[in-house]
Amino acid sequence: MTQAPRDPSLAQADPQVAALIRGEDRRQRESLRLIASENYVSRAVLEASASAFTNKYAEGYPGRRYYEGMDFIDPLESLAIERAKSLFRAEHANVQPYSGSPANLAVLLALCKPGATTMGLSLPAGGHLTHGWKVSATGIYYQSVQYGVRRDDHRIDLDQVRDLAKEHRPALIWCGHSAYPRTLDFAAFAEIAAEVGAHLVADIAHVAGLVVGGAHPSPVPHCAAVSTTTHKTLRGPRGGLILCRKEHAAAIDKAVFPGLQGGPHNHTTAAKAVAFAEAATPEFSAHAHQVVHNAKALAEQLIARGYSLVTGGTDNHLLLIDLTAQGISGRRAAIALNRGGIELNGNAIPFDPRKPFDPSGVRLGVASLTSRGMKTEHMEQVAAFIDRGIAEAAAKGGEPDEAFCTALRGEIREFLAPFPAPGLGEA
Ligand code: DSN
Repeated sequence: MTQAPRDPSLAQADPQVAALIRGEDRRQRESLRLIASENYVSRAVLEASASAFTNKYAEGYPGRRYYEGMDFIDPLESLAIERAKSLFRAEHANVQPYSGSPANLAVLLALCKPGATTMGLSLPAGGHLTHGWKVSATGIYYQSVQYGVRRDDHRIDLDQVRDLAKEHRPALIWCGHSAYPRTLDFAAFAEIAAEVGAHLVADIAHVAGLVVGGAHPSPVPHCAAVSTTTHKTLRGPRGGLILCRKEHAAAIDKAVFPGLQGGPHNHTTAAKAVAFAEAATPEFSAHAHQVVHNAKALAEQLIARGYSLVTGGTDNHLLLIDLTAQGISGRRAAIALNRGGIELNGNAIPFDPRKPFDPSGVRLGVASLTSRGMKTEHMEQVAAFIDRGIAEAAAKGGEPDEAFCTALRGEIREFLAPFPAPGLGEA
């Protein structure tokens, strides 16, 4: 009788989970991935994420831990910190935040007293939940004042930011977004923050990869602290990062641990270190600029097909389409497109008359497609796929025919075949 292996592979030990992973790999290879906050990490990043570092506790910081056995963890975390500091030209880096939301909570814990007044871009105007939106801890435990965008051009209204700052005297002002397609004027925000004695904090989760690649201005010289996720345009593992001025280093570190988190996820730290090294290369810088070129090309193609884009275009990796004229809601469009192999998400547009769960717009980004090697000339076909999907969905009351979806998925699979997905390789 053959004995079962003592430490079987995943496929042997848990065929059910193994099959789900294979399915997800395939889905990611074969669909047009346009969710603006997603990307493909390299095989090196994936390998580091799956390392034995996952087995280890390491509460504390390099040289000051509550556990033994730090022979490799301390050098690893120090390496990740040094790489992050050098990449972003920051005075201090904390690489332990589990993701963007905990990073933002840690920043608040470090820089504000409980209940302090903060200001951030409102969610419907393109801001993030953790910038003080009312259902978030950042809006429940802090007095949050929200600024918006102008009604006419949907751009951030810095006059309103200044007026609100003078009226409410916030301790902290957030700049950053999860659905705003334009460059942020960090220097102007810094001026306003200085006028009212507030800390300026930039959350660059969406554009971090563009920032380090030189395709978007850096907030680091202007801000007390900068938070980011590491998995969007930065193309690292799912995780968070806080950069700050030296004067705030001790407070930030104390807020992350023991203020908010326990042991750092060392396997993620390893993958962050790998991603930071990748992002420091000339190839990554070229990639970051290509992301912006591709987004602008896709914007032009969509406008040429009659779509209305919030702010009329983009300066970064993302686009927001207002689907009011197409007669379909963002949610229905996103669900229908997903059936045809196109992944994006329904998203509120500024001053949206519809509810957040079923908004008027869709948000899309081109980081993933650019990571697969697409260039501006490929955006015409991408726009054509989106347009066909939306037209069919709108014509069929949000329920495109199954035959249409199957055909579209097949065409997309063929279109994507020459562009191998990093980390996943060929089918
Ligand atoms: N959920 C992320 C996004 O899609 O932008 C932000 O946290």
